[in-house]
Amino acid sequence: MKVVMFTFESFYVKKVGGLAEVPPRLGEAMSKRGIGVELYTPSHGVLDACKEPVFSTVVQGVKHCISVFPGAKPTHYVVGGGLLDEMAVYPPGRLMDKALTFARVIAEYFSRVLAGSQGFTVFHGHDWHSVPALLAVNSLSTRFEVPVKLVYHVHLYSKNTIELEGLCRVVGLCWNTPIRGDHGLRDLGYYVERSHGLIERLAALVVDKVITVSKGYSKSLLRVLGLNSAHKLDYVYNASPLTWSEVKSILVKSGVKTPEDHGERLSFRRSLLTKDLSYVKLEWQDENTEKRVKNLLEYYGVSQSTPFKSDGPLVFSIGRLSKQKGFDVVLKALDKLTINNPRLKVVMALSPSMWDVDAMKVFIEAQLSYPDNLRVLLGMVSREDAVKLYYAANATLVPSRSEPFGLVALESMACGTPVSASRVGGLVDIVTDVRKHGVNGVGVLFTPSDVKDLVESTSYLVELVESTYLGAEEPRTIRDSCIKRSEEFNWGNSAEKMINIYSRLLTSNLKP
Ligand code: NHF
Repeated sequence: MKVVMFTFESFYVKKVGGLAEVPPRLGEAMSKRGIGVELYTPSHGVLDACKEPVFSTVVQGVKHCISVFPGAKPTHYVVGGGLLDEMAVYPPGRLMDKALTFARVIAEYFSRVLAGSQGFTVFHGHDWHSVPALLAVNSLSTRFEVPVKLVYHVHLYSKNTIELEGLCRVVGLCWNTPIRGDHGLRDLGYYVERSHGLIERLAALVVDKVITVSKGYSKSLLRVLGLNSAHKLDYVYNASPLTWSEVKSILVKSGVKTPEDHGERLSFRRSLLTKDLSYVKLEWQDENTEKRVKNLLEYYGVSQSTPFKSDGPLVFSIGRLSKQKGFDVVLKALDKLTINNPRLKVVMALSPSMWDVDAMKVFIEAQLSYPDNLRVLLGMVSREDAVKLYYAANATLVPSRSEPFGLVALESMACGTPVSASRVGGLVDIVTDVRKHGVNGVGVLFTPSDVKDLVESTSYLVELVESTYLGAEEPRTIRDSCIKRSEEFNWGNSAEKMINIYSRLLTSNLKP
């Protein structure tokens, strides 16, 4: 069995959010278990795919190429040229064209590879940007009568629509192209109509299996994808991108002698908040985003990583600056949170795209209104800095409106820091509430967008952890529970479940 994965994000090439972690790490864990895995992403301008190409073709007058991304695991290819070299991973307005161009180059490449292939190949596409490529492979496998299985992996449901005109013009998949799906071999137009043009519904109709990232999220997907049978949908958990041993080695390198020691953790927090915050380095998705962030900070006369004047209990939040993540709800809660505890510090590391100017203004203005309590870091922090912030925090706040999985919760737990999270999607699977599970719990859960519940739950957790520093024994055990639970979500377990799903697909129906 060979597995070919399509994804728009891989941390080797470019990271926007949690998606970048999953295909390469899941792929690597599967290849360690003897499965041949290849990963394909656009180049996003990170390297010139036409320098040493393994394949090249001309699409709409522009040269496009595929080349190997050096040093990555599993085998990693980048597809470049034209729009695929655009630095913004998800450029609004041009994103569908980027996905279609990716599909076109993939289709040309695999029309050669598939024609001579032997044995089953599983094509595994991550998120809707890979759907045109999956459709192209679906059509090729029918044309060449080669056995393939198609898997579609939903990390975030988008509700996007497919443009049949674009699919026909760019990829050559038109109304009457034969496509294999739940209702047999039909015109593509038939399946597009059945899916009401919704790209994820279309994918669900024409692949062999739909996978998502948590049990919690799979329940809501079943409904929105319009799947008749729950059998077609399964979930494979993401895993923690961090482990406690990795966390320890990062901390030891930055001067923490015994990371397990609660006293050391407290003094680490104190120096981070009152001094070292200014050393946190930020990176941006591209130069345009960097320019916009810097211009805004200059306009407001703000330095985002100015240390606080004093120490205090720390709440940390991290993620993409998007409505889905619910960080605006934290701003609404700030008044009440700081009335409950005037010493409270909130640090938010929010990664914007260049189009998020209005949202960035809101957060910068909030920092100006709460100089003793809030710091907003607009950009991406390094893995090392993220570990330091998680480690120093009393709690990590994850206020998402919806969350397919919630990798940040696991990252925080791997650092021994409990989580205050909204009761949605994968967070429900990950976070066991200490108010119910006692010291076996790893955080608290609150109703999404409910400011009162967020404040009560978060303040409770912050105080509980603070009592650790006053000598309370019980909450210390919660830190161990966090580390233990984060380790239950590991890539080995996920790879094994994934391989099982593939094997069942291959044996269930040996017809192409
Ligand atoms: O962790 C990777 C990520 C998830 O919940 C996250 C999300 C997008 O929103 O699966 O994808």
